[in-house]
Amino acid sequence: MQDGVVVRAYSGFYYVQLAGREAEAPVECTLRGRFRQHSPEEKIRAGGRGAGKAANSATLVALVGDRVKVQLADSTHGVIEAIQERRSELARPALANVEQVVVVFAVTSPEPNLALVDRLLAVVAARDLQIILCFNKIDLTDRQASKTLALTYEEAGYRVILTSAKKGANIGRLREALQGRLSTFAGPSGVGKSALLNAVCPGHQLVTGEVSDKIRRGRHTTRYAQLLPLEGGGWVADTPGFSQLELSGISPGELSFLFPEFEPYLGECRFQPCFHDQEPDCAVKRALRDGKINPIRYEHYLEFLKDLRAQKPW
Ligand SMILES: Nc1nc2c(ncn2[C@@H]2O[C@H](COP(=O)(O)OP(=O)(O)O)[C@@H](O)[C@H]2O)c(=O)[nH]1
Ligand SMILES: [Mg+2]
Ligand SMILES: [Zn+2]
Repeated sequence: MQDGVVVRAYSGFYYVQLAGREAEAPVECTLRGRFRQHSPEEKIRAGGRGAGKAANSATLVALVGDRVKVQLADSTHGVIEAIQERRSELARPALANVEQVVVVFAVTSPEPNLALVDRLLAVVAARDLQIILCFNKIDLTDRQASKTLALTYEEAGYRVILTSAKKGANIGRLREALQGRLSTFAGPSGVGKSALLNAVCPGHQLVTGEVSDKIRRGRHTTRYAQLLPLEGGGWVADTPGFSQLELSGISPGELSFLFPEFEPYLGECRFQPCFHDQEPDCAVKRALRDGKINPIRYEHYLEFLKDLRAQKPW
């Protein structure tokens, strides 16, 4: 048996990159019959055979990103015999084992919606994924404006990279941050996610621009993802983007833990739990008054809190 990673899935076939054979093309695989069964007793049997969490999930299929064991039939074909337990699972497009999300916005064109930036950062943190915040298109604005934006988020505790996919600025830093992990890009359309992916993985020229994304969606009704290998190890998922990441599944009490700059103060509020809005003797609000927390970030925190409280049940 060979270890590998599913890098593409297409109409019942799974393309597996075998470990130690990175220079070769992925092997075309089918799934061992038992994974495809949908009857309850088959589900139990598949789980009982130690196939792990994956075999118990509703669909019983392999996902792009899955770590699998393959029985080779010949040098280019095989059968997936086992799927390893998933570390994470994202939907639409389905992607297993993502460890890190590159949250991408443009410094301008389109102007970054900072409420959306903060929302996306919270959502990614809620899923316990590592975050890189990337502000792209720095070639379109003056240096100082980009630096100010980066500083706001660095002070809040994020790892920020200012890039220009067009001019190739800081692509090396981004590539370094992707090393050895399975990462995916998230952010609104038009900010340069595809352009950054092209810059990071040359030789995998992908289409950029809104039109091409639409064509892709039209051609493949089920939006798909594929993994691109990084030189020196690691994977980047090429997806049509996770614009669908919503606040769902986050409770109002959890929200303050998703703002890293609040963290030092959370234990010091008089009331526990404290939502850091109306309560007296709130350490977060004290830090805000002392200039240790960015007022815009705090404003966005309050907006989310309001949304989460309106969104029942949690
Ligand atoms: N000036 C400039 N334009 C960029 C940059 N990165 C991407 N673009 C352009 O922005 C548009 C959207 O890029 P794309 O990669 O398709 O964005 P996506 O929707 O996030 O995947 C395209 O016209 C790109 O050529 C950049 O760093 N600077
Ligand atoms: Mg794109
Ligand atoms: Zn408080």
